[in-house]
Amino acid sequence: MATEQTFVMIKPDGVQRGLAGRIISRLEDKGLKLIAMKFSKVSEQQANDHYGFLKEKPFYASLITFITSSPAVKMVWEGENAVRFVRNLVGATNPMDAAPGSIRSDYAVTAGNNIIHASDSSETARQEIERFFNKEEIMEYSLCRESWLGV
Ligand code: DAT
Ligand code: MG
Repeated sequence: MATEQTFVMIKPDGVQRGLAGRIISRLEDKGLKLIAMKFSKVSEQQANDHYGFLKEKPFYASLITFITSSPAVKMVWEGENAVRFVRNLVGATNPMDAAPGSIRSDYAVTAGNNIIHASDSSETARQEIERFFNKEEIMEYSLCRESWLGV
């Protein structure tokens, strides 16, 4: 097992639909530790950096418009194998393929409005955390429940 940090964002649709609290609860329930959080709009620059690898896709322009359209909840979560655990909780990109019980399966219908982002590897997580947070915004603290997770 390895302690990892992962970048998670409740996208504008998740916020607008009033799902932020429920999504955060799921990550807390899993035993993950919240170490940074902010509520703000994604800038054009951040959006292009974040999704630049999709530039050639026909949906790119609408993806950038969507992600910058309204505030998002940006977070960093920490825990053992946090990247994979969170990706599993989030589910596949297209909610139609997302495992039952995952966030995208439970709350979303289309890939374009799939509510939540989560880093896909620890290297991506490192880049994404740096994109959205300053070092001093990442909190170091202990949680009393940590010893009860068996990790
Ligand atoms: P994920 O968010 O599961 O990591 P990704 O990195 O491949 O998926 O794509 C980033 C986002 O781009 C995704 O969350 C929503 C959008 N997207 C991907 N494929 C799409 C498609 N076929 N139609 C519309 N939007 C899509
Ligand atoms: Mg991705």
